[in-house]
Amino acid sequence: MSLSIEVRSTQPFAGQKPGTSGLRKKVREFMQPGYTENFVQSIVGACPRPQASASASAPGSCLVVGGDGRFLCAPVVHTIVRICAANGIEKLLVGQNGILSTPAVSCLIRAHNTLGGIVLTASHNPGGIDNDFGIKFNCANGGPAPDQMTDEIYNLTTKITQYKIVPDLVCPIDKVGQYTFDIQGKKFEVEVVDPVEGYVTLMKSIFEFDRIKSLICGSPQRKPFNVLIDSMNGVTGPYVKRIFVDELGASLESITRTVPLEDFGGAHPDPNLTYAADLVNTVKNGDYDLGAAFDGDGDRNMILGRNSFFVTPSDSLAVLADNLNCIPYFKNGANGFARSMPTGSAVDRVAEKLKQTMYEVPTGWKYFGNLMDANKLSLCGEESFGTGSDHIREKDGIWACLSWLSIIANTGKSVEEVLNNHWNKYGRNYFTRYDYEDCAADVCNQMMDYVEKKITDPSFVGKDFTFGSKTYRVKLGDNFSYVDPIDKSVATKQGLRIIFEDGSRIILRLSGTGSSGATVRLYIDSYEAVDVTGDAQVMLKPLIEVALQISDLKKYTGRDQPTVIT
Ligand code: VG1
Ligand code: CO
Repeated sequence: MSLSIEVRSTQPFAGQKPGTSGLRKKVREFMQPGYTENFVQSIVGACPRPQASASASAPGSCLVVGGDGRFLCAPVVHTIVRICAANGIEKLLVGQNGILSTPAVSCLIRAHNTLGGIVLTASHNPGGIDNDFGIKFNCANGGPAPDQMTDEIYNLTTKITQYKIVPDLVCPIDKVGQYTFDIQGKKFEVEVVDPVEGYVTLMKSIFEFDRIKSLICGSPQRKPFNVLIDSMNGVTGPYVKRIFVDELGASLESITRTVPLEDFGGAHPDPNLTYAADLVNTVKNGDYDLGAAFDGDGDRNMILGRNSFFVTPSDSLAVLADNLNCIPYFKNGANGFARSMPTGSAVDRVAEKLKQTMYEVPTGWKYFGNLMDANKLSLCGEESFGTGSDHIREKDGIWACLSWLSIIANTGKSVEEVLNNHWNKYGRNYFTRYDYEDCAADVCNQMMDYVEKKITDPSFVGKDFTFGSKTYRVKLGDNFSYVDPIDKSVATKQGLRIIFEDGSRIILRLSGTGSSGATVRLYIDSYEAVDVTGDAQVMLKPLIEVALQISDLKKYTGRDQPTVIT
């Protein structure tokens, strides 16, 4: 039976502007008639097509589609299938039941050489009808669309007058298989794939599973290494079950919250000390050697040692950089390291020692992709619980956990010992981030203008700020801008930076991923060569006070305390 294409009139919705990671809004906004259709039509319109895919070997126009299983994922997968069918896309690879972790989407795009993929997630933000949803486009390299493309998508959303759809197309996305449809005489294909398979194959090519297995299960030389892995009811559940239990021999008691739920069971699936407090408490009070949690879409990770010893993401990146030899994927060494600008600069010291080029990019994983594609970058991370490598073009939570297990299996040291050794070798960058969520947007913008003016005034350089016995002298104040070393594109206004003579840094920026109001992020990074075992909040107190003083944050936001401290 031939299915027909319908052309429907529509009109632009205000504010369909993709942020740091695609379009993120409240679920109900996506439920407005035409809203999701408009955005998907605009993605398809901005998506670069191959000139001709006549030859059988040409990649054709194939896209990967999947999401983290949150409320609205499944119906939106159907909408995407119908709109793609109507717009001449030849094939879709869809995760069974619409499930694919963000790293798995990146992996599939690369493995199947597709034009890109559409990821349905609001990442670490809560799900359910009253919470968040999101749509993100990833390009042929597997990474989030660069600014030029998200600008183009946005541009189309402001002008859209119609979208095309095949309303009668029904694809059984709950069953793995190959489905072919006739769309007004043209063939359209949907392949529903097991969400886990391709990703597991990739992980097996990167790590020595046998070695990690004997760590977890124990050996005559060593007692079993107890892990507790928390999927926070997000998408990683099926991946964790397969990898940690079926492949690596962990017990079912070693994994928790592994069923993806539409509302994450009410959890806020953000793996940090506040929102993953259950894991923190269980690991603290139990016999566990390592705890790990992942966010809703599986790209973020938090690593804890015995007694819930906390590894900051900035330290985690530095430790991985210093121990890449424990991971077979890096047997030929690395091609450079990178971190986002606000990320603590611990990794910079490792790069210097190992003579690796170090890149500093704006917040958001999209900025790492070009460097990786040009073979200039192997390992990178963000302070926001993101770590990854050039095995894909997204950060990767499970990969980060397997990397830590590889280091432990190879060195025989505990998480805490690995960290202590690292600090003794390099000194320590104390790091903390204060988030002030859901503030009024206009006052936050006023505050950013005020601070920018203040810190970019030439008289600011050389100023002293004192709190208690500590005095910091300003070396530089600016609004960070970045020139991509590969395509020379420029990203301006990426966050206010104050750098002091001793290398300490204060960074202030507004979040680009929130779905309501504004979130202020304040990042503090300070280096100590010798005093490496202090409490970060105590050690950083003087610099935090200086930051609050310079920014007048309390006055502008009316907040005495941050919502989240990491
Ligand atoms: C936040 C983080 C950033 C991360 C982004 C997406 O952005 O700070 O480091 O890349 O989320 O993470 P913002 O603009 O809110 O600070 V996720 O796990 O959405 O893909
Ligand atoms: Co995420």
